[in-house]
Amino acid sequence: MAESIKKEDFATDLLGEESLDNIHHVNNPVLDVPTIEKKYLGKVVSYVKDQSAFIFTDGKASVEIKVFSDEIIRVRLAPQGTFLDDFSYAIKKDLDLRPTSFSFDETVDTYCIRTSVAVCKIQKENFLVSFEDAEGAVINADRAPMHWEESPDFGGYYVYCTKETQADEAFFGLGDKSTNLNLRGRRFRNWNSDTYGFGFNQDPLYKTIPFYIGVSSGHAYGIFFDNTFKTFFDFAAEKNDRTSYWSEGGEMQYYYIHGPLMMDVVKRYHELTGTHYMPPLWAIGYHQCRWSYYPEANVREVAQQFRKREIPCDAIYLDIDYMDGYRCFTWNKRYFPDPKKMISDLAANGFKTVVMIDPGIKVDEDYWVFKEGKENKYFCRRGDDYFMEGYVWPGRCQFPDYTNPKVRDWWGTLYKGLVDDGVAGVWNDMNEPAVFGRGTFPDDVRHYFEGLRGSHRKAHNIYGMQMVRSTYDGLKKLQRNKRPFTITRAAYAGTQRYSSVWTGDNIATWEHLRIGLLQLQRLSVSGLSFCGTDIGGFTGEPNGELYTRWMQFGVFSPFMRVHSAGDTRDREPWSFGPEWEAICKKFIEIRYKLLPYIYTVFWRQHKYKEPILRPISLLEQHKPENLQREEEFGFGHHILVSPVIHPGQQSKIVYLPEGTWYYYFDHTKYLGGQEHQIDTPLDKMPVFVRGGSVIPEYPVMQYTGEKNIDTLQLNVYWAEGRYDSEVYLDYGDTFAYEQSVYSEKHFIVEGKQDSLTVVQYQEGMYNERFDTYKMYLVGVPFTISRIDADGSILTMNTDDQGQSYVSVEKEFRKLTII
Ligand code: MIG
Repeated sequence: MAESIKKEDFATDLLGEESLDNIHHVNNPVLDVPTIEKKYLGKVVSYVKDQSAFIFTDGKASVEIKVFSDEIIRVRLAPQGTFLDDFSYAIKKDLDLRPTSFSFDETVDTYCIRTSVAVCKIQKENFLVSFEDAEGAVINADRAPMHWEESPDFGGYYVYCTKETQADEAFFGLGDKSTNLNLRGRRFRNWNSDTYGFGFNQDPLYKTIPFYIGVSSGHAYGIFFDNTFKTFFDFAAEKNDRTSYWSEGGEMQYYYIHGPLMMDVVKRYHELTGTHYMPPLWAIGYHQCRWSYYPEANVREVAQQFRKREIPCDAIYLDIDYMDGYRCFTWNKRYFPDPKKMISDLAANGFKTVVMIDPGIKVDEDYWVFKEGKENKYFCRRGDDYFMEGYVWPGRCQFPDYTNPKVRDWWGTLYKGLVDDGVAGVWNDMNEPAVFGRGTFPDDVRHYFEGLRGSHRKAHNIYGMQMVRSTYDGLKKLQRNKRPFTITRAAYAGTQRYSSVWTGDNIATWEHLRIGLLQLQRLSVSGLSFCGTDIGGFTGEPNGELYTRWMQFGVFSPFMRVHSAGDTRDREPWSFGPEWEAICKKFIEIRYKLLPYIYTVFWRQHKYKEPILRPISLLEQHKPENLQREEEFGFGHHILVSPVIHPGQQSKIVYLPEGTWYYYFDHTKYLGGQEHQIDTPLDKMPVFVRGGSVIPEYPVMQYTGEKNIDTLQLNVYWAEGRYDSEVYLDYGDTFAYEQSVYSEKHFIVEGKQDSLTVVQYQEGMYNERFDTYKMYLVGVPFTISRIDADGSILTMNTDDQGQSYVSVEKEFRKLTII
């Protein structure tokens, strides 16, 4: 296409300064010639109703408004009156949304579609669409009628939507953008890109999550622009009073998601796009990676060092050098003469092995993967039918078309050899897709797109997602329904259903530690909660302090993996000398102590659709200053952290949300709803536990499952008031939880100045092996005189460290402490 028409340089909504009166309507019925003139919706002339959808027309273009639920309403535009097929890779298949009820009415100027909480209004005169709450407050409104341009080069349209923006409005979401949490004042583009050593504000990056949340006057809503083409978002950058989003093709199709709480908007976004499945427990332990550990002796040595130094670790990764000439699904037998033996020895020592698989398949007639792909026509082709070829690690390659379900099935079966060798997890890289030299595929490459067909313009942003989907499905079958572990670099909205993600090739700088802190919070509210950074920085050299501070942040990252490029110095937790090793060890141990808590947080994500990391803006959106806070975040509901991201930092100001908080390391009590200055010695970081919580802890293990849990430690943090906590447990690696074979224990903690009660009930059918809780009571403000569990009196014990605890039968219903 003509590169001279640089859409990103265009004004998105060239309405001028003026009001709608100045909009130039160019809905010319005889206009059949190519034009880049913008056309706007005209006057609404009629509508039809079709179940929960309404189709309005201006005589030529149509707009469909469909009520998905009381809180979710979809808007679609068909410039010529014909909608594209109603298909989406982002929306989960078993969507079961339904409005409780809705009504439709018409006034002189408007049409109104009302649900129990939201009202969608369409202005007859100019086709402006707006959303209000039940009280009539406008939440989100078109600034201009939806508009489009015919594309001279490929057919179809560039489609645009422009919304009013409030003076105080802040914006969140959009996946992995490396910028401030509040997106206001910036313009972004989504085009999955391999961005080695990316910088602050660099855009686009690896992922496309066209979902944002707006917050104004304490009221949040969401917009999910489900379009796989290159999409753009302008958050009041071009003009301070408007926000636009547009795409270089496909349909203007977006979901309005009602709030008013940001947390609820995020949950509803998950209702559409799904949540993460429960990861295998080992996947949330500590992982050690490197480009690359080879040969075998090197892998064994690293593993050995972990055990020798007693630093917990659950997984070790093999990057591309394990392959034979970078041919996927093969082994370099010189480096790894007996992979099966190596992997089983590692497994016996508590290590899972995760291997990399890229999409590029070497053009080599003697290589079975290439031959099968070629014979079955599984590789992508150019517009005029030549194979799409490009250079990546193996040399000249062809690339599977993962948008074809047959290709995905085939690709899934290719993992058989690796699974038979004992490989436990798969790492999909280079799936933006990345091609040396030219960056990615040319636009004319054709894709099957589930039979709907499309060029690479349409399939680019979902290529990586479909690759990891096929990896996930394949592993699930091959590992006989054990939970797969997959990780992908490229993603589109909804990828959480198949994979975890990492943020790609970052740099070992303090600035990048901060970027990671922003990216993970953003990914988390964008549906991709199971996310992590390359701890320590992929390229460049961290010093011991940066590495250690990053490790501390890593403990509170949903995915915790150290990774680094091949040309850097060693990056194992002991590589920076004994002082740093001791601190890293202590923090990795904290990760392992908190495993049952972290696992419960993953359950809350899976089942209740809650993001794992929670920016302060999400926790307390009603305070305007909170919309600018970036460094503190909730790690699940009960823990709040603020990583140290500057060298030599002695202390930092930390905002604690409303409530009572306990400093994790010494249980000092803090009052929330305000800032505190917290000391930040190198071996500590600001970590706080919410008063009223019940936090389960495991003893430190060298890997998950190393020890049987014969009593479960529960730390109960006193606070005035009534609080809910849960503890989730299950088999840790099967899908039995989908049949209710899990145990979700609920604790209702009620604290008063002279008493503390804990009421327990359980959901699910899983029965753990342990019978008792070892309960520690934190922050109780009175002298305990009596502990009563369902009528029997219990006594306090003292542990090896001199701390008091009480043993309680796990079946207890009510514990009363006075
Ligand atoms: O062109 O497999 O982001 O994690 O170590 C580089 C080698 C390819 C990029 C990934 C990185 C990985 C590296 N890969």
